[in-house]
Amino acid sequence: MLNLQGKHVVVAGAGLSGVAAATFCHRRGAHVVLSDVRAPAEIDLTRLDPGVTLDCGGHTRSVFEHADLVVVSPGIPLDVPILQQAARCGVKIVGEVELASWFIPAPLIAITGTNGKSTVTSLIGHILRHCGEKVFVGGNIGTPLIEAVDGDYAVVVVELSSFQLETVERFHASVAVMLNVSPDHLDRYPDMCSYKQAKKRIFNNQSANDLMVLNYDDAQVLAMTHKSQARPVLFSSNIRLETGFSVEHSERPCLVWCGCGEESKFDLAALQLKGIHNLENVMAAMAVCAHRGHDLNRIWEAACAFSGLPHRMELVRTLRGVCWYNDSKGTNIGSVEKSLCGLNGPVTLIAGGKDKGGDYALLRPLLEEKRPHLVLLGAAAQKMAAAWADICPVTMVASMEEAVQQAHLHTPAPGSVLLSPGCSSFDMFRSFTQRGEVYTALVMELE
Ligand code: UMA
Ligand code: ADP
Repeated sequence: MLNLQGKHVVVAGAGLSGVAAATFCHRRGAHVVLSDVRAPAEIDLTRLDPGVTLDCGGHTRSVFEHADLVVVSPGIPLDVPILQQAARCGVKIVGEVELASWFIPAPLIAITGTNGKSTVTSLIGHILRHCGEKVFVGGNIGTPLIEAVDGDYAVVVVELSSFQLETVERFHASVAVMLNVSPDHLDRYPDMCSYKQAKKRIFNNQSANDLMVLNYDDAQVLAMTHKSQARPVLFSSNIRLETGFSVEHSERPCLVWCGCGEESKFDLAALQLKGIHNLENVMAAMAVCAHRGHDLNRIWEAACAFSGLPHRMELVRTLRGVCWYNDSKGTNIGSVEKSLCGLNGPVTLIAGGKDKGGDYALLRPLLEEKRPHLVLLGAAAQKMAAAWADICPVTMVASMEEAVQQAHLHTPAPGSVLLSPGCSSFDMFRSFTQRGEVYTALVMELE
């Protein structure tokens, strides 16, 4: 449906994605209704085109049933009754990412995986800009993809969540990156299989001319690609690959590219990003940018200048020998594992938030090794305590303020305090960003 002129479009969800999609469709001549379960007073409509009609405080069935097209926001599961009913009436339902992809002429570089998406997406953007490309960076990272449509970009880099991938059909990534897969969002999916089915759709419509960048160390990632025609480029932090990117864990550790009978080495001491997981992120980004035809040395130079994103293992301050880290974006057990793994010496882990249905027992082997003091808060605190209290000392708290005070009390120097909640933030905060900001402010106030 490339011509939206005169079409009746309903956009479900008036968040970032919905407001951008509604505005886009209206400017293309459609009659647009923006529908949300929340009341208008609760919604930020400042960026909405004034010609869009509102259907707020609930979704009106007749509005959906008579639409030519429903554009659904990623946060709304496809099995909600209003969408099921519209589908039964034969109404076409797409996501904002799919819609945007119909109108973007530039090649799409798509990044998914359970963890590392935002880091890799912004790192690719950073490197490509350094190499002189006009690049759009968006998607799940925060700027809706549809905002790329009229921008005349040479290349578009898009972070994709499983929610967004559920609704792609014709979306075609000329480069698809799959970083890793571990349990997440099991409050939305009935099981891991459904979560992986959604993720796998990133490879849909790829042909032999396209590229997929894959984590060789993750068997679940490799298993997803067995039917794909696209050319694989692999990276591994565990073993030395004959062709691909690897880490050489020698006296002077370096990152190695091997291919076409050539070898290039890059000294890891120059990199600002820390931790094995970030080496994986860097290798994935380098593979993408090299495929764009840029020189590896120039790419490395840019990667070394990248200091990471806020709320991901961000060092807030060092206070009397104790390092305070903000890893508020650590919203599943896989990410907590990577962050905790990187810390040596006594550590206090502040965790908890809105439970996403994951299995906290998966962290037990690492907890047995590291023996952190646990400070638990939020809706998931009891479930976490039940899974871990026989291994580590636990302090239950009711607020972030109390969490910071207790961590201050229990962490000897030299040591670390790590906020890596393993949960989403929505039980106590608006977003992971707000949670990280509150934590940072409290840490900065400590005497
Ligand atoms: N709503 C309804 N009906 C429902 C359920 C919700 O109307 O049945 C409404 C809510 O009242 C709300 C709106 O839908 O007003 C929210 O839509 P949304 O949750 O899709 O949020 P957006 O603000 O549009 O943001 C979305 C992504 N959010 C989610 O996937 C949950 C953002 O990712 C993304 O940055 C943005 O589009 C731009 O692309 C956030 C996220 O948390 C960061 N993503 C998850 C993650 O990273 O783990 C997947
Ligand atoms: P995402 O966008 O997928 O949530 P981010 O780049 O925002 O990923 O990083 C979120 C958290 O995930 C980080 O704080 C870190 O703990 C962890 N992480 C980052 N990269 C990786 C990776 N490649 N593998 C595993 N965990 C990672």
